[in-house]
Amino acid sequence: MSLYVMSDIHGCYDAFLSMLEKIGFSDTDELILAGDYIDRGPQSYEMLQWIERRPPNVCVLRGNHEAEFAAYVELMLLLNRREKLDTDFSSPEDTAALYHSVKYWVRHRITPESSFDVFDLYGTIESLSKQQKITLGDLCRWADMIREMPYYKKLDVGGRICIIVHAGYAEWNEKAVEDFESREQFYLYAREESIRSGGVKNGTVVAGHTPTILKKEFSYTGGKVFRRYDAKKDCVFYNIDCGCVFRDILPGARLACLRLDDETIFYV
Ligand SMILES: [Mn+2]
Repeated sequence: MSLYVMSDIHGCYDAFLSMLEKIGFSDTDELILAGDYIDRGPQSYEMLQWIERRPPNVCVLRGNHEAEFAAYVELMLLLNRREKLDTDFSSPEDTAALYHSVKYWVRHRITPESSFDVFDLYGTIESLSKQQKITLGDLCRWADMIREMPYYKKLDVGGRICIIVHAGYAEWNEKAVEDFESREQFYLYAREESIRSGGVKNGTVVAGHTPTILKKEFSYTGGKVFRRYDAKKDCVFYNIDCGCVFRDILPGARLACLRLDDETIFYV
């Protein structure tokens, strides 16, 4: 039995299936997915459905794209109530109409101030509504599923502590919070801070979030898994987001999978 980690699939469902095949993923293995299943790529719907029906040996963590999806659904529900729209939760037409009203209100900021930074930035909910005819009931079910996703998972791998998280993990201290509102924000959004102020003593942190194919980023490697060892903390930091969703536009971009048992890396 082996323990695998993948991250940042971003609607690349076919690549995800190819990877499961490549690693020969079976019932006796375990898989941890470190968030960002949706947005940017073409198959967010397939990913949501797969996650919903996932086998029990798969653990799904929350990414910032899932958190933003759930926040948008919450805003839809709030405005549905506020405007007394009486949306039928099982009607795709009603759901599309509500979506368009919310989009209009968001654009004109006729929403509560706390929701000013809530957008369906990649048009995922819009395209689910248009192409898959999903309903508000579907959206609520997925938002509930997202709210159940933990922010990180802590494991013991060969006697060392191992944290899997979407973006960064910090053992809490003031320096780590500096630029973040909360520790949850750090888990979801940290980039170079995940090395600078994050990490874990005598252990390993495995994260994604910052594609290693983007030249301007701290973890640029040309699309390979990024690994750095911090001797002071005795901490290994992995960034396994190799920019799968950019495969058609950036040579070298790919999906990575890390086998934790022996730190073997697979690519598709
Ligand atoms: Mn992310």
